[in-house]
Amino acid sequence: MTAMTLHARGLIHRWRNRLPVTDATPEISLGEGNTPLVELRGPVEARELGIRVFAKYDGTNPTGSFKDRGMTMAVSKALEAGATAIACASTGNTSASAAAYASRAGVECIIILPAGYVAAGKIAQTILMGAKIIQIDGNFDDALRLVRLLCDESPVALVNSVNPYRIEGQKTIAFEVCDELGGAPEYHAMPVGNAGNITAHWKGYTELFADHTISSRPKMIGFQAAGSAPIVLGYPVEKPETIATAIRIGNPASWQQALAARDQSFGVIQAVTDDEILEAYKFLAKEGLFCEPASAASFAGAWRMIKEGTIEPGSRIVCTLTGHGLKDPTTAGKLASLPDAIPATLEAISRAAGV
Ligand code: AN7
Repeated sequence: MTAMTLHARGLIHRWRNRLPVTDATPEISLGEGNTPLVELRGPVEARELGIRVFAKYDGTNPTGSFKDRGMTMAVSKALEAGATAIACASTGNTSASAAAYASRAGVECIIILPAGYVAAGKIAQTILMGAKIIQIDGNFDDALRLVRLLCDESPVALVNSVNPYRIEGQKTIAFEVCDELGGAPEYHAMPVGNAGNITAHWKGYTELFADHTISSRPKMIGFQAAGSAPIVLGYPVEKPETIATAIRIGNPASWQQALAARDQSFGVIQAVTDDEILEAYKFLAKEGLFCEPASAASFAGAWRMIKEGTIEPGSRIVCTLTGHGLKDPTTAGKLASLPDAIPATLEAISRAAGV
């Protein structure tokens, strides 16, 4: 079945020859991918060592997160296979992305959310884009277990990152980074939740390495929130907790693939505390990059490794900023306070401005 393809140039268009698509695959796109790679001014500890730190700002994707990279592929392939409905469990970003691409494709979208733990922006998006939302008294791990059962028993296509097409789409982040840097960086840092994205990053680099497009691969350095760090601990976390709700995941589906990416790349997967995440979040904002707390885990971990002296001088580190800061206005609001209003006069504003 070939669906009508509406114009939008996204990552399937750009990387068609590196993706499992054919002429029969409809391109369900919102113009995702091709996100900014921004070199940071700091931190000072990196500058002193000649370490260059880059942010891959994937929060600029159409729904505000990296999930769009995987969703354009997953929904296009689901439509190609004749699906009329898709479903996912989500900590919020997958749901917003699934809802958007389902709307674009004209298929139904069913979302299972952990009640009380999804950031406000993500819920608003998902509702307005027309998805059917089911909230459960349980966490993401419960939601994922249940939606897998639901999809096993029905013709609904599962679009969580256990869907291999999600990984295929998300691997394109490595293509973009290498294209722009003219080769691979020495390190690539990312937050780790369900562990699909670290898997995808590594797959992308590995494919480029295999066909000699790049001559080396980066070390994958992944970071979990300390209260939700099953891979670091080596066992599932029953009651995961963190301010970074996007990665509040206690039993990642791609656990083994994450270990493989870590070990094959000679990388690490470590925990960062909520305090470190928030410090990184504020630091990035002052670099002009507003990301959500989970995204700041990548930079938080990289920054700590730089301070510890474990990153070689002269290295380039890319930190994936997975989601936009506007996704979670509640956390942002708690850290920022607005001054009281003053009279609307030049005198008053001059005094307030200090000029
Ligand atoms: C901003 O939306 O799991 O390790 O259901 O939203 O590939 O899971 C989100 C995950 C990092 C972790 N940063 O990526 C979901 C969901 C942000 C995220 C991750 C997520 P994975």
